[in-house]
Amino acid sequence: MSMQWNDVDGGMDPVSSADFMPRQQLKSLQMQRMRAVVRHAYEHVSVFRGRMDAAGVKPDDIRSLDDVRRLPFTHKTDLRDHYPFGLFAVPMPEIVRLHASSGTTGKPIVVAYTAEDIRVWSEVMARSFAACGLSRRDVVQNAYGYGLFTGGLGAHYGAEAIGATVIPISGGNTERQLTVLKDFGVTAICCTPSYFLHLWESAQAQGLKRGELKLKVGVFGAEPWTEDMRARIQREAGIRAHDIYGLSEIIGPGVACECHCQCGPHIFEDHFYPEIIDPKSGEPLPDGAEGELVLTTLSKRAMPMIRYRTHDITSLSDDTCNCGRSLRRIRRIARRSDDMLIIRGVNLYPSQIETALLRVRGTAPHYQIEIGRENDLDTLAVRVEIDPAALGDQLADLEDLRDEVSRSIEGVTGLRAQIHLAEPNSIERSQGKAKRVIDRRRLS
Ligand code: DLL
Repeated sequence: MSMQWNDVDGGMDPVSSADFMPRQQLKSLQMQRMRAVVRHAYEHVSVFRGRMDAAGVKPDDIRSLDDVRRLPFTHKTDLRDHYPFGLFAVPMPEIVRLHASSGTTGKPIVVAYTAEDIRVWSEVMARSFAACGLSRRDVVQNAYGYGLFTGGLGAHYGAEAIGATVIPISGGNTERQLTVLKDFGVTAICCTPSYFLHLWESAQAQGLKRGELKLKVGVFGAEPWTEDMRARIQREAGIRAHDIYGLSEIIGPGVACECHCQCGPHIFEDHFYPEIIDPKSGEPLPDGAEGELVLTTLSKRAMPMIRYRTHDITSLSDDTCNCGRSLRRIRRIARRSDDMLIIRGVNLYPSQIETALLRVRGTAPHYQIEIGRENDLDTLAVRVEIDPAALGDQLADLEDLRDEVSRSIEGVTGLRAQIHLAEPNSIERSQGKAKRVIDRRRLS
């Protein structure tokens, strides 16, 4: 789907008709692309062919979108098992770019793009930025990491495609980030929400005032963050914070992005076919039900993905959005099916700790969860930085704060945690995805 350009107050803003396509038309486009991608994968990737043959399903059997459920799932382990190039569906000369994602264990996974895949990626990123209200009049500081990580180059091409001025600063070097933010008249920033928080605190420590900046929009993703975190960022930095979602295996950033209504990222369904399944049984779930997001790429050539299990837990919503986009939305992804910790038999997701902490005045949202084992029992400790500005200087205040944090965590999670109040800036900052959990049970 090509981009069209709308003349808006003298500038040209990109609008894609696919964002507003009637559902019926969208479904027939999906069907047409689904058939093509399934055939392409079957004919060119032995793993897909083998799986489909074993399941007794051929490309011609996919006659309706419901038939997609007959196709076998693809897992992250498939990418690891066929490292580095085993899932590529085109010959190497057609591949113009490789990216890789480190993951948590062992070898990285490698993903590939043809020139047309890069065009599609730029298009969905351009549509993401347009949905956030950005245009050629914006100056975009791109602080996602450039390199093998998809964040940097993905956002870069999309911001260029809308005609914005891009500053390819990459992650890290906070001092320089702040200089650029101020001196280059930056209006939009792209980075992980945790890194933005760090930048903002550093800006305040330097006495930088909101009025000195032109910043109005943040395009934040690559890690889970909560609605409370958004509220805090928007309140303190006076910007609109948008949620952008994506994963390397599917394309990188730009699988889904929020519009100005900020009510969950719209999935670019003309390129990515979403399903929600029960993570245990693999059975499909209806719109509105919470489960694991499964994605099929509808136009990827170099490395198509058929029913890829993302492990990201969300739900799909087809409620009409005020922006008029017909694309369905996913609910903010706060957790993954594989980041659930079991502490003394109780299920715990790291995002629950964030929710609990943000409810307490006097703490900063920089935290780490430490899990250990003593005498065969799990231990849970939460290290959280204090926010001196919100506290008095009495020792008793710290005791009260510790109790309040403990109660808040118990209220949200049902677990008692040992609370360590830490000095401001003492928890290591990440330039990219924050490391929230240290599980010493797995280390030993
Ligand atoms: O993180 C791609 C990306 C870059 C997305 C920049 C957004 C912005 P991976 O490194 O492969 O790719 O990690 C993908 O990160 O399966 C989710 O678990 C998590 N994730 C990504 N975006 C969000 C988000 C990039 N907005 C994995 N909210 C995904 C929650 C997110 N989790």
